[in-house]
Amino acid sequence: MQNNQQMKREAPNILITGTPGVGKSTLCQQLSEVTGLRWLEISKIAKDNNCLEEYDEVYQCPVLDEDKLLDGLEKVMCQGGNIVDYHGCEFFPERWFDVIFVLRTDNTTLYDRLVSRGYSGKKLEDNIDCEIFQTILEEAKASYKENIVHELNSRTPEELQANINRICLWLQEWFHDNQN
Ligand code: DAT
Repeated sequence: MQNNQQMKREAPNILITGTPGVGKSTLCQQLSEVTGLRWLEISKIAKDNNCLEEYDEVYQCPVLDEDKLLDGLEKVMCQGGNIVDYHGCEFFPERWFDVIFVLRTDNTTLYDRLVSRGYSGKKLEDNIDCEIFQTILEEAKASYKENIVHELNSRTPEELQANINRICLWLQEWFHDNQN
């Protein structure tokens, strides 16, 4: 497997992950506008490219055809300059990413956001549990080098702005460190 150094991407690939409702799309959209990096909304890409298999009635969501999705994304990910937005991270190739940001909220905030999105019953409970048990953060730490995994609170508009600033700073450093 190639490491990130060998791949010499012209711009880095950033993964923004976390439980549904933590604010990934909101952050990615703004970050993409500010930086010009490409926002890859994995759920939407999977839907548009027929990478969804049967619907899981228990979890009330479609099952992802991961191999098909990853094959389709390989070329654009090798180019670099992507902000990948998804509520999971373990199935992506580790070599794809230069940095991982895991967004977090408190349970009350997440509950309110998911209820206003129309979630209820088991789907609502499972997502709240996912945040309580830090499932995505643990998944990220288990799947990538811990020193590239960062946790960011995403509860308020002020924190959203602070997160954008922090990621922009990280980007500046990456370009500085990776000049030819
Ligand atoms: P996700 O893409 O993780 O599912 P989202 O970006 O759609 O989440 O955000 C869910 C809702 O929360 C949406 O109504 C916007 C709001 N939101 C997101 N980040 C926020 C923040 N930092 N402060 C306040 N509201 C936020």
